[in-house]
This record gives sequence, structure tokens and C-alpha cells, in this order.
Amino acid sequence: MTALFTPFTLKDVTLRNRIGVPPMCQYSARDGYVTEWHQPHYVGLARGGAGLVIVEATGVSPDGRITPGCTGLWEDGQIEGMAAIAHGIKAAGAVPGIQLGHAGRKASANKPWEGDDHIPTGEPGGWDTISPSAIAFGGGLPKVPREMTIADIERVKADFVSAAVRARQAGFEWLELHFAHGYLAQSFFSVHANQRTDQYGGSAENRGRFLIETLRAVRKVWPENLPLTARFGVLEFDGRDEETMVEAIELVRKFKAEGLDFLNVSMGFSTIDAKVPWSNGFMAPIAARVRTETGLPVATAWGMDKPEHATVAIDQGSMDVVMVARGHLADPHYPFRLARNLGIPKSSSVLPDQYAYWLARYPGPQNGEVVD
Ligand code: 8CM
Repeated sequence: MTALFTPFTLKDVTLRNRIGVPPMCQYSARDGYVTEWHQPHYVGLARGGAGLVIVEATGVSPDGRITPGCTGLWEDGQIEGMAAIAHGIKAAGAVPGIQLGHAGRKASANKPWEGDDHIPTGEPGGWDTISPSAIAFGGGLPKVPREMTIADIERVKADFVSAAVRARQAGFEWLELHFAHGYLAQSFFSVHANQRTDQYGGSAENRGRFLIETLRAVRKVWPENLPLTARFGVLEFDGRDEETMVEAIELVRKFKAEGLDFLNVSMGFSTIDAKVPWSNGFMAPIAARVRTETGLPVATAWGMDKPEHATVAIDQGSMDVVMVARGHLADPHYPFRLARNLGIPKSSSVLPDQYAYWLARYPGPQNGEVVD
């Protein structure tokens, strides 16, 4: 029997199973405030049976949002809407998590379905971006960011701390720092984005300094008994992956020493020329290596929704939690359906009785036929 549907305990938090919903932007906020879209969306996912639901990349400052439609926690007024989400997720039996981030040079973009490209500064939703060095990402994100001063670095770290305090006030129990995907923190670590000559650039130790200092500052305000986690890109698929992974794993060991409890393993997305070998479960061996070499519990996403990937990843000890993103949007009851297909006894226990009763009697579409 697979251990996918067994509980996972980290600090004082227990996930009812090892399936998590990783952060996925909804592009539906107004001025960083959640709208009528968010609470039903996240609570619906939690009702579907996942053990952990992580709310989307939430900006620690207005200029840190990926798009003008992204959520924020830079002011106290934003706490109330987030609290309703955290409360609803928890009431549905999942652990409420949130990702906090600063998008750096990739900020101020249009929604993906409206181009995914930079909005010119001066137009609504367009603002100047910041990054460790004045190097544009390129392609549809051509804005040249302003190189951050030491005062900028101190301000962004303080913004992470304030947002973490607000996340806790809102009731979140699992905090994920966004250190991945070419956003600000990943840009400090990446040689593609960071060409600084001060203590924040150059050696791997220097390129990791912003991430370490941010983590250390947040750890001081995030409760010791609750998981503090990060999503971090440990390679770029840029042809120098072994070198990057050795540096990244060394940095993750330092994260652990600073009090990080768990890593959501991902990739860097720092260069437009990356050759990502997309296929189901392709990040699983990379996550497993990080787990073995650092001793930290890990998860990864990216095509983990196939039963053979999800169960094997847990049962072979590649990872501790499987993150299923798009599979959850396609079917918010993904954990239930998977449990039932795998013949897990009492699989209805991953769903509220109101849904389990009906879904147990519904075979699902057969051979593409729509059942109404
Ligand atoms: C949104 C867009 C693109 C990404 C993202 C998100 C949200 C969370 C995350 O990554 O971790 O790469």
C-alpha cells in the first residue's frame, strides 16, 4: 500500500496526506487585495482532499508582484481577506500555506493569457523593476532593472519580515519563501542575473547572502513550531547544471542550519536559453538528490500527478510531499480520485462526506464521453 495517503508531520503541523497544492497565481487581485475569486478557489482545493494548500506568490511590496493582478501582504488591510482563505482551508482539513516573494526583474508583467510580457512603465500596471544587477531577463521581459543599492536590499528583507508577520496574523501555518524561478532571490543566486562586485555578488557564498539573510530575518518572526520553507531553483538547465547544483546544495545546507524546515525543489528560470527537459516527474531525481545530500524533507512539482510518479516518489523515498498543481485545477478532487483508483481503503476520508457520497457513485467521464 502506498504511503502517499499517510500523514506527514513537520514541527507542530500534520498534513493528512502527502499531496500538496503548490502556489499558482490567480491574477485576480486588485491592488494586492484578494477578491471574490480567491476564497472559494482555495477552499475548493482544500475540500478536494490535499494535505497542504499553498496560496499563490504574494508580493512583499507592490513592486514585488509578478503582475498587477497578484496578491500582496505589504499592508495590514490585506490581512483580512487572506485570513478568510487560511481559515477556510483549515476548516476543510488541509494545512493553510502561503508563498511570499519579490518578482525582481520579472515583475510588472501582463497576465499570461494577455501576453506574459512586461507592461511599460507609465502604463497602468507598469513600474520600474529592481534586481541585483542592471541586466534584463530578455524576450518578452525586456525592462532593464535598476541595480539594487544596499538600502534596497535592507528594505526588501524588511518587507519579507513584515509580510511574514502578516501571513501569521492571517492564520497561515506553512510559509514558503519564493527563492525560485528567476524572481528576485533566485536572481541573487544566479550568475545569469547577478554580476555584483560587492558582498552580494561573485562567489557562491556572496550570491547566497541575500537568501540567507532573508531567511534568517524571517525565521526570527515566524513561529519556531511552524514550518518555514522555501521554493528554490537548484539548477538552470543551462549546460552547467552540475556546477550549479553543487553550489545550490551547499546553500541549502546553510538554509537548514539557519532553520529552514523543508524545501520545495525547483529550477532557476533565470535564462531565456534554458533547455528544460519537460516530462512527467523529471524533477523527482533532482529533489531526491537534494534530500539525500542535505537531509532536509523535500517536495517537487512538475508532472507529478500521474499515479506512478506520485506514489513511487513517496514510496521510494525521493521526496516527502508531492506537489500537484495543474492536476488540481483540472480536478480539485484529485486526491480523492487517485485514492479511489489506487484502492486505498476509506479513501472517502480525504473528502468531506457531502462530496464523497456523490463522487463515490460517479464513474467519471468514460472514454471521453461526457456523463451528465
Ligand atoms: C507564478 C508564475 C510563474 C511561476 C511561479 C508562480 C507562482 C509561484 C511559483 O512560481 O512558485 O514560476
